[in-house]
Amino acid sequence: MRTQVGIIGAGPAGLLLSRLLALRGIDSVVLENRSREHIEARIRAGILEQHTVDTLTDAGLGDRLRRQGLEHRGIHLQYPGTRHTLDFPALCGRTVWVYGQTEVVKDLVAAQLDGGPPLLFDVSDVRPEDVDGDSPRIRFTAADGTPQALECDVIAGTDGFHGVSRPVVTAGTDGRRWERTYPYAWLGILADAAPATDELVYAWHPEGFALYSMRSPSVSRLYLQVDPSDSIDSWSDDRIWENLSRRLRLDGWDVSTGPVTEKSILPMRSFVSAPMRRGRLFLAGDAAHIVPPTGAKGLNLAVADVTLLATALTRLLREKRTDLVDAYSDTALRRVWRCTHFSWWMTSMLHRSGDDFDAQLQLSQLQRVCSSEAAARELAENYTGLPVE
Ligand code: FAS
Ligand code: PHB
Repeated sequence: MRTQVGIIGAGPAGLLLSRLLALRGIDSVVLENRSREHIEARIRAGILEQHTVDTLTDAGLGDRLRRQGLEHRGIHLQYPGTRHTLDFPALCGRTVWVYGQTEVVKDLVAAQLDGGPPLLFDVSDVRPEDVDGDSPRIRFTAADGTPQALECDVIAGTDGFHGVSRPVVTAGTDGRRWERTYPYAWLGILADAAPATDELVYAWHPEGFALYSMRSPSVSRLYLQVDPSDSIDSWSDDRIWENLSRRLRLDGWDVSTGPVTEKSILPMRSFVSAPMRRGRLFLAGDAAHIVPPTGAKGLNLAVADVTLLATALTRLLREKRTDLVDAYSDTALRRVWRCTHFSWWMTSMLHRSGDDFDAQLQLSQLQRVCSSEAAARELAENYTGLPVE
């Protein structure tokens, strides 16, 4: 087998990269070690920045998004006795969209299987080789058990935090990694309940953080700060709703409950690995970086990476010019660190550490954001997404 770009991983990063390259006349093959059903059912992100929506629209993937997605003009920040609305268009002229990552992946997979480049599911033993030369290859076992070798000009490692690509990059470079594990986790639920709020509610509470999000006018997505060692088995639906209500309710307003259709506990970490390249192997998305979901950055950062990478690889493979691929890692990492800082800042401001000094600092920060247009604008610009370089 031969292709110009071998792509490891069919998450949002890998699938969108393949689509963007195809639109520029560059062929690729996407290798995924799980099934189509599995990757389309993985419940993850929910917020798309405007540049993500524009990128998907320009790639011919915006129809269902704009029909079923929900454009949101702000968020509510809440602490005891106060719910303050940040008006994004007034603060920074941008909005965000609520459209689940599951739906983004379904749209990308459908486009790929409808005449797009090859997308191979259920592969195994994936191994990038000879990435320091001009003829790298990916060895893997196909779903039918046959060993394969995919000869490439370039390999994209879009295989997420637990993938095989980053270890190959770090083994061959004087790379660095930075990691922070947070002393709390998120318990997330999907519920068949009409959201009781128009905009997302990010709530600081003495008992812990809570987030009121949604997926549609009839499906709510909510999160609770819990201890990382908690087991989901110790959280009955009733206990989850009781805690969500205590942390989110205001006088005369409460959450809307309904059947919980999914619940899970998500650990929280910040992680960055640099560089995002070794020879002809390029990392994008969670393969290179992880942010806590408080800032709604993870998926959007993956999209920004592959937007950059698609342009850089097109320049390399069609014009034989290396300027953009040589600049890719540094350019991508500037945005990675901006999003890493913002996600850390939102997480640190909103999550209880158990320390009362921290609590006073957090409340002061929240009061500042809710009373200062300049402070609110800084949050709004980062949350809605800074322009992609
Ligand atoms: P992904 O991890 O999505 O995709 C990588 C793909 O590579 C997967 O399909 C995997 O099966 C495949 N793969 C892995 N190893 C392979 C191998 N050896 N061979 C072939 N394929 C391989 N972000 C937010 O903004 N908000 C959220 O609320 C949020 N919630 C999250 C919850 C969870 C549980 C997780 C893990 C992440 C969450 N994120 C959230 C972040 C998430 O949305 C990521 O940023 C996004 O999935 C990044 O996309 P990719 O880089 O494509 O990585
Ligand atoms: C979600 O809807 O899943 C969501 C929204 C905002 C976040 C994180 C997750 O910050």
